[in-house]
Amino acid sequence: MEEVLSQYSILEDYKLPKPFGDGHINDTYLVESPRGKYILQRVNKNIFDTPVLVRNLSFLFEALNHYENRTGKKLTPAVFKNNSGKFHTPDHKGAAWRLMEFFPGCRSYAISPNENISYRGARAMGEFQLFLNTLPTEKFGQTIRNFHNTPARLKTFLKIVKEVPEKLKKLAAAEIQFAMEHQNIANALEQLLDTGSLPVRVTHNDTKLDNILFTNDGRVLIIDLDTIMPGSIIYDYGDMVRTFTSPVKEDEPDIHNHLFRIKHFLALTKGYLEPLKSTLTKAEKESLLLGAKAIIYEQALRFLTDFLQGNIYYKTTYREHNLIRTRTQIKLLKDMLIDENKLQQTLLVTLKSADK
Ligand code: GN1
Ligand code: MG
Repeated sequence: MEEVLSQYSILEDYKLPKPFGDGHINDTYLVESPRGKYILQRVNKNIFDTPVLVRNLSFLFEALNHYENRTGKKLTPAVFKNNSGKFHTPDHKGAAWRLMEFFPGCRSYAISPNENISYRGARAMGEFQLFLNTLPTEKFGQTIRNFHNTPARLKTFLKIVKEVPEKLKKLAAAEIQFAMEHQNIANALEQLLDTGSLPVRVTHNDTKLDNILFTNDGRVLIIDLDTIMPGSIIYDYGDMVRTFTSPVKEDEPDIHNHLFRIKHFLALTKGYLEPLKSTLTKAEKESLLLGAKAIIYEQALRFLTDFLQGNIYYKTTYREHNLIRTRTQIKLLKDMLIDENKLQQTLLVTLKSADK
């Protein structure tokens, strides 16, 4: 870490960095120097294609700087260049680090505390998407291959299920069965993608609620930009539905506490669609709910696959951690499916009123 910190003159005489936040993938620290407090982050090189990520983000950060200078509107925390004028600093192991602005007193939420937060968070994501819409997709490579490719996630899961010992499979029998029985969600999505009717846009791809910062001076900022790459907004909408609607954490073990809060569904839908209403295509609007179902199903598959593979991807603190996370996703999806028609109706009404 020292070799990296020495690349930033603003960090002269820094104090020992402290671990910060709850991300599942990267390592994040708070670092303090006489000039102020900063966020330091090491990108997980086992998960991201680092050269692609560094290229994507150099382009993105320059574009963000232009946008913010032009409009006076801040969308994300600033990223500081190192002494060589670069946004990322490599260490001797090939991992990329970066230094970012810290907002004292800012908050992020694992659980949405009220509808206003759901509305404001989703609205900020919609405004961020308006900015992303101005960027050329060809400037962005895939930092993780097939990241939101639900059919590919399903294929991997089906392959792993065949390979793991029966004993392990027994622990997850109900979850495996659920995944098997709901393959139609991935298939519906595959058919839709095959028609080519969904526009490929530069999208965020990790829009969970705790990737949104609420500053104490009332700004709402988007973080965790490593998965920004070509994709579909239906997944971005879907991951907000997944993470804003549950009243408990993704790894809450008491499954009965996982409920689908329709009020938050309404609030986030309104917030996201207000800025985006005139830019979404008909196909996108009609597929929003499928996006939500697909991402929850995909997330269940990803946690379950990781459990079966011995927890090699997500950070875990106990052996069944990923299995518990799988269960919460399944419960959420089940709740959503019960109300599916009502949700679709609600979406149509929200879209209509957003059109006015
Ligand atoms: C990871 O990095 P973080 O914690 O914001 C993951 C997301 C999952 C999420 C589940 C690069 O997000 O895709 O939806 O965990 N990010 C990556 O909580 O895999
Ligand atoms: Mg995060």
